[in-house]
Formats: sequence, C-alpha cells, structure tokens
Amino acid sequence: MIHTKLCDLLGIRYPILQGGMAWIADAQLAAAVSNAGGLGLIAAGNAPADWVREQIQLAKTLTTKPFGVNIMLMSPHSAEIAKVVIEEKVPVVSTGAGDPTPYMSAWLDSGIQVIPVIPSVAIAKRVAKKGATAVVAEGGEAGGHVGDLTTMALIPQVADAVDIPVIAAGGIGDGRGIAAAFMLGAEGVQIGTRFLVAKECGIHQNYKDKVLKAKDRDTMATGKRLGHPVRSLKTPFSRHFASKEYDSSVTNEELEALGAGALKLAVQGDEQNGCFMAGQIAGLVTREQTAAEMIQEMFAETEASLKAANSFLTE
Ligand code: TUI
Repeated sequence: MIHTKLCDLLGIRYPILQGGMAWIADAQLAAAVSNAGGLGLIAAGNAPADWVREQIQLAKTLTTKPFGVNIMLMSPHSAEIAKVVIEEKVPVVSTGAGDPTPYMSAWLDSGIQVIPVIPSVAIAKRVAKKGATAVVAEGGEAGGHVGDLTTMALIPQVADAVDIPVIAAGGIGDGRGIAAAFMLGAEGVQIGTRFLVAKECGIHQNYKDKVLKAKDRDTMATGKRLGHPVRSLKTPFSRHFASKEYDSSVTNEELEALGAGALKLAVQGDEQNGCFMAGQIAGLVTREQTAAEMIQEMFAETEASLKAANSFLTE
C-alpha cells in the first residue's frame, strides 16, 4: 500500500490530485476522483462565480469525501470565486496561472488548505512563506499553461527549497511516473491528461479520441510571445496559431483574440477551431477507464515499480 504525509494532510486514500483543467474538470469528474480515493478538483477556469458555486454544491451531493476547487488566477472572476470557496467551505483550494498570495491569508484563516500550482523555486518559496499547505510543482511537459522547467529538473529543486509537501505534475500518466516523482522528492502527484479520457469526464468524444490517438511528439507549446505558453495537441488550430505567433505583423492583441475561447471549442468537439490542451504523456494514454480503475491501476504499478527498483540494490 502506498501512503504519504499528503494522504493524512488532505484525508485521502491515494496521494493523487486530479488536475484543475479549465472547462473540463467539473463536479462529476471531481467527485469521481474523490470517491476513488484521490482529491478531485473542480476547475473554475474562466467560468463565472455562479457556475463554480453550483458545481461545488453539486459535488457535495456526489461525494462525502474531500474535494477542491482550482482557481485560475488569470480569470476576470477569480476575486469573486476566492470568496465563493470560503462561503461554500470548500476544504482545499488550488491555484494556477498567477500569484495566489493576495488571497492566501483569507483562505487559510477560513480553514481552507491552499495548494498553489507553481512553475519555479522562487514562487514555491513565496507561497510556502505565506503558509501554503503544499505545492504542486508543474513541469513544462504538462498540458495547458506551462512554465519552462521540466518536471525532472523542477521537483528536486523545489523539494530542497521548501518544507511543505511537494506534489509533482507534468508528464506523469502511470505508476512508473508516480514512482519516479517519489524518487525526486515528491509526496504526491497531480495528473490531468490521463483523466481526460476517464469515463466520468464529460468532454466531447472527439477530444478523447485525439488524446487516445496521440503519440509522443503530438503536442506543442504555443503563445510564448504572450508570456503564457500553452501546451496542446498539434491540430490545424495550433499550427495556425504558431504561424501567427512568428508573424511580426500580427499584434499580441490579435494573437490573444485568436486563442480566446479555443479550449471551450475543443471541449465541445470542434476539430478545426478547438485548442485541445494535453500534456506530453498523451502518447501513453490509450484506454478509457473509470477514474477509480485508473487510480487503482496506477498505484498498483507504483508499488510494483518501487519493489522492482529494490533489485538494483546489491550488498
Ligand atoms: O494554470 C495552469 N494551467 C492552465 S491554466 C489554463 S486556462 C488558460 N487558457 C489560456 C491561456 C492561459 C490560461 C490552462 N492551463 N497550470 C499551473 C501553472 N501555474 N502553470 C504556470 C503557473 C504559474 C505561472 C506564474 C503560477 C504562478 C505564476 O506566478 C507568477 C508570478 O509572478 O507570481
């Protein structure tokens, strides 16, 4: 059995968080992951505060286990959602795509556990100093908005820099990846891409089929010029976006406008205009399963990997 400090801290059976995937991770997926013994997250993304409140209330009817809300700090609604999570007494808040420190005291004072997603040591130290419960250190292999360090380089450096538990994200999709994350100093993992094809994930089948068919080199990061690169599957949209990004006659405003709403279109199955965010591990994701099947399988693999590594030790 695999058990880490993170399990006790969050009251979960397996040290795994489901990624807070905007427009994708709703109450159904979050509750399925929490019921399976992980920590499910409802992703606020760019949605209005009322939608987030409804999803929190729905999740409470679907699970008695702890779950969380991921707040995407680039959203115009994030300040309002920061209050909703307090009013709704959500046990865990994770954040992404920005600096959560202005909100952290209010959440911590309300008894909320705060787990920021961070792409660098400096930001990890900043949130740890403010009292973060744990950090998700996310490497650039991840899908969506990414930093520039790899998971392999980021995790041990963050683990050395902070005294709170580190959760590894980016490029993890099976038990080998989880075992490797533990070896790098993590006490848990966050997984997004594999849960895209969970039976409880409500995205359009076109999105799932693209992930299931993807091979190792089928993702690309676009939008570096805008300061927030996004990793997604190579599609007509992402190739078009990349060509505009390298066209100096296109302004940043025009480029932003081109990307706006494209993730939502992908979730609705629009193969031409959608931005199908996914991580580099998509090539490993080849089967639709329930969230519970995924989690049980991954932790059985983790145990087997850790035991097998013992055979490398000799007297
Ligand atoms: O946030 C993510 N992944 C995301 S957010 C998202 S929605 C979106 N859509 C279009 C464009 C941009 C976003 C899709 N995927 N991952 C966590 C993450 N957080 N990655 C990087 C960061 C981050 C970046 C800067 C966290 C903190 C930060 O702080 C900056 C500062 O100076 O404090």
